[in-house]
Amino acid sequence: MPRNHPPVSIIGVPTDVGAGHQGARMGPEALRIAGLVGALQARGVEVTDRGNVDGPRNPWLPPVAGYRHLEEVVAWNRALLEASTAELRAGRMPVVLGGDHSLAMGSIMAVANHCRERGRKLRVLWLDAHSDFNTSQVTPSGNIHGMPVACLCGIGPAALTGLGGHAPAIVPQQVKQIGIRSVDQEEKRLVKEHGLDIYDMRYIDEVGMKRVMEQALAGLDEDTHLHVSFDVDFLDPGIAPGTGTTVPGGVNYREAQLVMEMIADSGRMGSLDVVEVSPALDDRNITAELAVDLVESLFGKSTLMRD
Ligand code: 6HN
Ligand code: MN
Ligand code: MN
Ligand code: MN
Repeated sequence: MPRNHPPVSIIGVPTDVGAGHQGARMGPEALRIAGLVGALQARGVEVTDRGNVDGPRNPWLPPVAGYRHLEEVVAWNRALLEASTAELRAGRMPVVLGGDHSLAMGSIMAVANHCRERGRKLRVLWLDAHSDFNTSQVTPSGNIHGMPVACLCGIGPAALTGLGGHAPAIVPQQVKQIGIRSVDQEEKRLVKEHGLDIYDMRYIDEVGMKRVMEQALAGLDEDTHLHVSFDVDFLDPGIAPGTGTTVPGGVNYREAQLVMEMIADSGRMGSLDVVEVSPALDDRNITAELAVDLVESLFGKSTLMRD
């Protein structure tokens, strides 16, 4: 089925200030080298690569009051918020290349504002091994890439929760998390308290990815904007070793393709993050190549004979 996609703008966010490993700042180039732009053009999508947004270098300092590099994370997110907002206003689909997952704050705040202005509903699909719902009080690391979902839901420092001008940017009920298998002890308490909808690996094993995706995508209508935030540690480390926080027992190749194809079939994806690709930890760029393969599926490339 050919689909009409809005024109895409690629935005690179070459930073790892939110992470506990250095290397994700090379992610945007790795995804470009893996052929992202050409792959989308081959799908008939009009693509413009806007290059990278700019921000502070990684000072590589220990956490202060439960946050590592808070000021730098704010600066990168402010830059992305601006860049992404401009693309959405121009009727284009932002495809954001990370960089560490803290950038989802700027990315999703831009989308949330856009939806609010237009009276549209927003749903966020969070594909990840982690819930990213820590706070400064409970974080085991101080790494802010473990906190973006909490900050988006208004739980976190005002410098982050209020960045988009409207806190909270979203409510937990708008988020569906898939692939989860590593949630810190106190973080678990928080996600339960806030009613986050989590499809963890145990649930995926028990009911199967098809039913999981039917549930995660249920209720989308033509007024819904779907934002996909794809942390490559969602995937099993056996197929995606190039990332800083691998967790065994992840989503396999076929399951990942099904996830992407079902999102494409929904026809609702309006924005996308591809984050945490860390070439310094990868094996001949296979993680970036797999991510590009999966993005092609998100844009409608299918292994089916029926289209
Ligand atoms: N990510 N829960 C751990 C932490 O340090 O807060 C890991 C977070 C990983 C974040 O992969 O986007
Ligand atoms: Mn993440
Ligand atoms: Mn993760
Ligand atoms: Mn594919």
